Amino acid sequence: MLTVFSSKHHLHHGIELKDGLIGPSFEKPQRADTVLDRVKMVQLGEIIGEREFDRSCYVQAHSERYISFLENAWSEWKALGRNYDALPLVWPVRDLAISQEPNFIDGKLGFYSMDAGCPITAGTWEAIKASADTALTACEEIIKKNIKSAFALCRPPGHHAAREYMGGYCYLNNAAIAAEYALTQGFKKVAILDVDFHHGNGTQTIFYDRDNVFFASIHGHPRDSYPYFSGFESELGIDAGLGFNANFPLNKGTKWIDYKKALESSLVKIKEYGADFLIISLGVDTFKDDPISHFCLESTDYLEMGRIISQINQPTLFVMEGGYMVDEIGINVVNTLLGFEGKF
Ligand code: SP5
Ligand code: ZN
Repeated sequence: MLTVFSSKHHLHHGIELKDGLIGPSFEKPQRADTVLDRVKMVQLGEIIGEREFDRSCYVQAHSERYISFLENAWSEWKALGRNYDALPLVWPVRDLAISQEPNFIDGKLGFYSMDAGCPITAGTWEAIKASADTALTACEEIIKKNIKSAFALCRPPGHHAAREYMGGYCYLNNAAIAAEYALTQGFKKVAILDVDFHHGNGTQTIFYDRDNVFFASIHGHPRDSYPYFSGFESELGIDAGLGFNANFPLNKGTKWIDYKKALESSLVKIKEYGADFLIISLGVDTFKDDPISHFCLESTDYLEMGRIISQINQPTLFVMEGGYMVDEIGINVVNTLLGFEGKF
C-alpha cells in the first residue's frame, strides 16, 4: 500500500489541559515517526511526500474565517509578547453569543475551539496544512492512478475538527477535506468509517445534513468518554442527511468480540448506502494499553479489522487519527493496513 507522509508534522508539538494540569500533549511527534518506521520495516509499499493543495480545498469542509484564524493566530498571540503555546480560556456555550467573531485573540481562541487540547504554536499552521495536504495527496493518488487504497499518515489528526472549531488535538479535518475532494473528482457517494476510540464529532457535524457523505463511528460511549457531548446512537442526521449518520457507542472495557459486531453492523450500513469511495478514520486508541482510552483491543485484532474493512471492496483511503500508546502505535496501525491487503 502507498503511504503519504510529511516530515513537517514535527513543526507542531505542544501542551494540553489534562486532569486539571497543563502538560505535554499525548499527541506528540514521535507518534507519526513510529508509524513511519513500521511502514518501512514491513515494507508496506512506496512512501511519498505531500503535494501542496489550494486553500480552496480546505474551505469545502471549513469556513473561510476559520482557516484565516488558524493561519494568523500565532502571529496575533506572539504580537502580545506571548512566547509560549496559545490556548483558549473562555468558550461561547449555550446562551452566549455564538455568531460574532471577536477581534482579540483570546476571544478568537475560544470562539474557534471546543476544548483546551489544541495549542497553537509557531509551526502549527504549517504542520496542519501539511497534514491536510497529506490526506489530499493520498486521495488524489487513489483517483488519478486508479489504485485500490492508500494510507495518509496524517499528523496532527483531524476528526474532532468541525467547520468552525478545533478540538481534541485536531485543527483541519483531514478525512472531511479528502471526502469533499473525492466528490469533486466524480465520486457520488462517499462513506467515512471512523474507528478511532473517540467519536468523530467534527466529521459528523460537517456532513450531518448531507446525503452524499455517509458517516459511521464506533467509539467509547459519550456517557464515559470524550467528547461527552456527541456520539449518541440517536444522532441520525438531519434534513437531507437524515439516515446518513450512524453511531455505535460501546461500553468501557470493550474487547474485540463486541467491537467486531459493531464493525460488521457499520459495514452493513455502508454497503446498503452503496458507497463508491471509502475513507477510514484510523485511530488505534482502541488498543488495550492506550493511556487515555478504555477499550481492550489486542495488536492481532487490527489484522482482522483490516480484513473485515476490505470487504467493502471500493477505493479506500486510510487517514491517520489518534492512538497514544507510542510503543505499539506502529504495529497496530500497520496491522490494520496489512489485514486490509490480506497479508497476514
Ligand atoms: C484524535 C484524538 O484521539 N483525540 C483525542 C482527544 C482526547 N482529549 C481528551 C483526553 C482526556 C484524557 N484524560 C485522561 C488523562 C489520563 N491521565
Ligand atoms: Zn481518539
